[in-house]
Amino acid sequence: MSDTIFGKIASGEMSADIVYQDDDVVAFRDISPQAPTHVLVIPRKPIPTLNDATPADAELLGKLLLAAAKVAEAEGIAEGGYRTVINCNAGAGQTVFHLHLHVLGGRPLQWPPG
Ligand code: DGP
Repeated sequence: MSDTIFGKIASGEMSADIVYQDDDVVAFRDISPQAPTHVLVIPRKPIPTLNDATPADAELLGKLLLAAAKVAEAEGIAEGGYRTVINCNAGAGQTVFHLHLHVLGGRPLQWPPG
């Protein structure tokens, strides 16, 4: 089990507004949404950052992306457009050190993000 908030959400020790889960991943609404839809998709396995993923995690990383697309479809933002983001380490704004993928949509999203 992981010590982070997200590890606790994955294990059910902490509550969250879960929108999708299976054996490998959990998706739940961000507590501080930056868009009308803002869902975080995490692996149940506690990988701290993307830098810590290994070739053994390749299938799991694919499952994260597929779950993100599934969430986007369920949220009704798949066709209009959405963004997936993985912040890696403090310089990119990572604050919770359990790998997570943000799914953002429901409003126009600027590019570059700034
Ligand atoms: P990042 O900055 O990439 O590490 O994103 C962490 C996100 O996690 C941030 O958008 C806020 C969200 N967050 C932090 N604590 C909690 C929590 O306890 N519950 C939920 N649902 N989201 C959280």
